[in-house]
Amino acid sequence: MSVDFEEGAFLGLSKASGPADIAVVPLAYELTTSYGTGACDGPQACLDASAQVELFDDRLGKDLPAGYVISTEPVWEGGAPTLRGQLDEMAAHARSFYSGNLFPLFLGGEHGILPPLIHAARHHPAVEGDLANLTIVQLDAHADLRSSLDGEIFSHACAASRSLDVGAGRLLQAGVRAYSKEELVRINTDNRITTSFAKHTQHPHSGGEAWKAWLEQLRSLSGPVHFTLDIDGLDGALVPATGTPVPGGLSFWQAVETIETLFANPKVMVISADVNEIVAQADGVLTQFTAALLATKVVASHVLARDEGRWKVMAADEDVPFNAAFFTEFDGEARSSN
Ligand SMILES: [Mn+2]
Repeated sequence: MSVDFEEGAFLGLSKASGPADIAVVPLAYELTTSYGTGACDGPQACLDASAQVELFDDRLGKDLPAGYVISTEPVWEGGAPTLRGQLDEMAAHARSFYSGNLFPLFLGGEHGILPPLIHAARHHPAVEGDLANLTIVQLDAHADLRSSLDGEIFSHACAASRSLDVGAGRLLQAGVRAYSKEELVRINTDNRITTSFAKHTQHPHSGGEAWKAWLEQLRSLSGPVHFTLDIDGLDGALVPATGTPVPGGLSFWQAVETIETLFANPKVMVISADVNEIVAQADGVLTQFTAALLATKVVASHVLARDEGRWKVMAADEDVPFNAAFFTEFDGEARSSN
């Protein structure tokens, strides 16, 4: 199948006819970024950079799109005047991609996109209407487990804690090396959370053992999974333009191995993924190109899982009610998304 080049589309793939098998969904969202800014333009910068990524994936052994329809959706921009209104709009937008017949890859935008994605993921048929069935696998420099930052409970610094409050059953994190005492207490006391700290996995002598333990955790997972990749989980040298680059992070190959290992688990169905905190680097393209390479690895790993029967088209679950004002009404207490 020959595919024409289209500027600004994921991998430069022009829109093929027929319904999408994989949707790349850019979310231009940036309301709570605390340090660097520019996450709003990141998704389009990643799409532009993806035109330079090789279509051939060595593990897949084929060129993308490998017989599938990959659609690049229009860039989503919130219109609501309030942050919570925008989260509700984003959840409604994301919900349309959880119909069970396609795989969505969301491009952010600040990490604050995660709670609305998780709220929407409740509608994926594999989740069976209960987010307690869903595991989030997160690569990130930060634990994102604060209860609030600067008085905002939906800050990007609270992306993981709010996603658990929304109802996600389990959280696995790696790359974490910047966190508060409050976050460490939550890691140590909330049995839904398992964190692999970078000081252990990146240790020059004993890091190999800690990294193998992380991969074992991925291999022991089962059920539906959402994969969230904050690109600052990578070493800051690889992503200098992200909002808060941090040294001492994961190597590129560790991110690749995490993705390949997760999608290769026969007991796991990865229902969606996001790559976030992408910022258009002004003095080069390394940040957005690194993000584009890993986004492509996610898509190639999904295609391989699909070809090998670890991902199946499912019928939409029409019975799950959707609260379209969930974030506007959120009371800040831990609660399910019923
Ligand atoms: Mn984050």
